[in-house]
Amino acid sequence: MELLLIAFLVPVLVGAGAVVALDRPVDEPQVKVLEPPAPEPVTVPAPVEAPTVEEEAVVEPEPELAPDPEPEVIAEPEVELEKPAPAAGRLARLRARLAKSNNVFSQGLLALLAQDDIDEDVWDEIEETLLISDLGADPALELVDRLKERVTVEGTRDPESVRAMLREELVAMVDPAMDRRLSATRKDDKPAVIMVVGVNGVGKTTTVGKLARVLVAEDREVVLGAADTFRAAAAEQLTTWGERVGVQTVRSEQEGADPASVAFSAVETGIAQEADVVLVDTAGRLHSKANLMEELGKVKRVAEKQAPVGEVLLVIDATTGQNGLAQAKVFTEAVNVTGIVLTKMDGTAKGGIVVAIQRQLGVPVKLIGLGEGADDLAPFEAEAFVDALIAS
Ligand SMILES: Nc1nc2c(ncn2[C@@H]2O[C@H](COP(=O)(O)OP(=O)(O)O)[C@@H](O)[C@H]2O)c(=O)[nH]1
Ligand SMILES: [Mg+2]
Repeated sequence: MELLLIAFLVPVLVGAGAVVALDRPVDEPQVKVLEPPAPEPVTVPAPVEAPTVEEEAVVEPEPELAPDPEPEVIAEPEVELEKPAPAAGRLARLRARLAKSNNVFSQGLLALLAQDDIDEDVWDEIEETLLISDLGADPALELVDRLKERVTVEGTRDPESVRAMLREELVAMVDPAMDRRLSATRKDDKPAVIMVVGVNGVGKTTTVGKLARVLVAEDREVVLGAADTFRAAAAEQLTTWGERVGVQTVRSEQEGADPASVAFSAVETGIAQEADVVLVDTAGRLHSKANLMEELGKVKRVAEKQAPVGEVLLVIDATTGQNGLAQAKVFTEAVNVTGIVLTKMDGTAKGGIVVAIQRQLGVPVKLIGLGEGADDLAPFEAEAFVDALIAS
């Protein structure tokens, strides 16, 4: 967000250099703010004040829904393209990042389980630790029961066997049998369509950008649809992601344009170009919840006039824990969610949220975000994930 703001504030700041200088105390470093590489070409006039991700929808006035403008296709740029890292084995590579933030399991829990004499007080502590990890009340209790049983039956308490036991039980809870494959291949001569939804600020646009890179790394043809028309900066942000890897973005120049019509055009473009995948980014805020849900349903329906939407990914910010989960639930009522993307796992010690989400939503976590970097998105794998959780 910060980078984005800088990128699109740069022209403004440069243009108003003198004013900026006068406004600041003399010793405040200004150059630093202006340091990032040359600004991306801005095709949409920047709004006077970009809303921050924290702001709530309700304060925004309802935009006039003018007759659908023809969404514009941005041509592929003649710049040197980045080569995204392949996705295979990413979770293992990014494991340190996850392990560092998940010491609830790796330290607290293992130490408790490795004690010589585990009495009821210790079991209570184990349960509390599991609750802190965001596992959710029922799964925490279940896990404690399973562990109790095994400790009684097996009797061994050396750190290695305790670790192995915990690993087995956690893997079972994360459920390796769930189908976590993304539908991202052409079907019936049409591209796969993936729609990305979720609350404002959770990382939807970033995820679409990162996912486009994963697909490009696999030599797939991708088209992006900027159906977050709530503010121009959102389309700009997506276009920038696309440009870096030579992927086209279909967008509307008009703020507040009908997102469904952008989605429609994006899929239409994908079909015309015989693309493999069309990724549709959406807005996470609107004037009201009901309004947003209605709109998302419409985006999906209208896109499906061109090709079936085979995948709806719900993005959830892991750092918001059970709260975020409650908010996200609403989306499952508006659209048929087929997979979860859990972002910002690099910033939480609450890995249990994976289990809680899958249990409560009945949908598998398919991808996890492990940082703000362009390739910090990994396909979710139950065993690699648990290994990272309990790594020493
Ligand atoms: N640390 C971290 N930050 C992330 C991750 N994914 C997204 N973000 C950041 O979250 C902020 C909001 O992202 P954005 O994609 O604009 O959210 P959107 O409103 O849902 O589209 C940005 O600053 C992103 O860089 C992640 O996996 N880890
Ligand atoms: Mg966005």
